[in-house]
Amino acid sequence: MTTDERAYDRVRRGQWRSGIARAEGIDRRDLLRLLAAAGALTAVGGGAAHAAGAADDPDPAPGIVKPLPADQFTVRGTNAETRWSALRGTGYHTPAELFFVRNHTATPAIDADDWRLTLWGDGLRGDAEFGLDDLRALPATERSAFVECAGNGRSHYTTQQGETVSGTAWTLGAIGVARWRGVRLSEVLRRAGLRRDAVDVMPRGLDADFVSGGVNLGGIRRPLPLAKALDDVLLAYEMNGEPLPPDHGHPVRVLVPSWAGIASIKWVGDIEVSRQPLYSPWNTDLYRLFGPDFPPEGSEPLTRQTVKSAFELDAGASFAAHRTHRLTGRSWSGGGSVRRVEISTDGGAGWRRVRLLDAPREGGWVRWSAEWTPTEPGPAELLARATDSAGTTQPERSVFNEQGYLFGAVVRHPVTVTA
Ligand SMILES: Nc1nc2c(c(=O)[nH]1)N[C@H]1C(S)=C(S)[C@@H](COP(=O)(O)O)O[C@H]1N2
Ligand SMILES: [Mo]
Repeated sequence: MTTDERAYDRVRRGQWRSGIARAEGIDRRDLLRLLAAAGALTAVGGGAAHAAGAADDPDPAPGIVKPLPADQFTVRGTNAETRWSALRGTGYHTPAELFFVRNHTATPAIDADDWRLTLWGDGLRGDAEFGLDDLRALPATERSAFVECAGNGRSHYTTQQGETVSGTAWTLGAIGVARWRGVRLSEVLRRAGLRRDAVDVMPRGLDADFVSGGVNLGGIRRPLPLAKALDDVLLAYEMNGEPLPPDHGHPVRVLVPSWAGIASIKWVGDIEVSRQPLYSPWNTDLYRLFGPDFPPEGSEPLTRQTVKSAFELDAGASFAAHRTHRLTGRSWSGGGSVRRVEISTDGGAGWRRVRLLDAPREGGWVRWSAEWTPTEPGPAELLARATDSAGTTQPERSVFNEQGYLFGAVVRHPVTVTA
């Protein structure tokens, strides 16, 4: 069995070129066109908006059910970004009401009593079906994990590096950490009759088809190598001790720890298990790196997220000079647990280590705090940089890619010091 997406993808790509692998619903020409159309993603509204948001929302996102108060969220098209200032004091786990929402189209209304999960494909001995009660009757597992969009931080390619990228212009709020409870995907696959020669597993959401640049890409779906599916992937039915809320995948979502958020398919309705490598637009033209530093067909499909840090502050926050302020923030990595965080309060000239408030945890984040007594009134920049257990430290620049994925450079956070 092949265990990592990088090595595996060469096999998959070769098979795809020679017509062995399947790319259901997309032909070669469409794949090429999709690449060109990727630039249109931000402009695409997608699916039908239904009654969403509270009546008093100043700017509700079409298709999101929960309220999106302006002091907690920034609405970006069909998506809602969590404001970092709203996370200050919220504890380790992000409350569901504050958790960012990334919807390709719109949150569907699904009745948990009618919901069924179908497992199918030639990687199984036969089809299998599970209802929510069936999943709840299986051994449950709980774990803390972040879900982070691969495009989190994307706007900094432009604001810090002067580069033009396509996609939702997130700052750093397309991440949240929750306590997820569910059943291991491995358990469900085993009960469904997994064949020894299965290689790929492709969950698909029950939300509307995604239409991009005039091309219907079908249901949101993305293959996972079987090795990852059998490792730490959950079919989650609870978030922070409550049934999953509508916007986060009710009644069941896939949870793929440490990987790009797109792997964690919400509102999962079926899972194909295959003896051949599988393709979807979400592992071919989307969620790979394209650009001068990458091969023409793009990098291997994205898996683990980068190292990042954020202050629990709005951009432009102000601080009184000659007073001592407590700066707080969080750092995280898809490549291991965060071991060290340093901050700079003088635009990057001097650095000091800050106190970590949580034990390092793989797939989660650490909170940190530091004191700061500014002296000079005027504009200032706060910087934070983390190092993870793999030894990776946030760099000064991120490598450009056209769709602006995996920003990981140190972010320069502008503030004002008042007299
Ligand atoms: N069915 C479905 N699953 C999906 C998506 C979607 O639009 N539809 N968006 C994906 C993306 S790109 C991300 S970043 C995460 C966001 O999860 P959240 O909305 O619960 O924060 O869900 C993923 N799963
Ligand atoms: Mo995402």
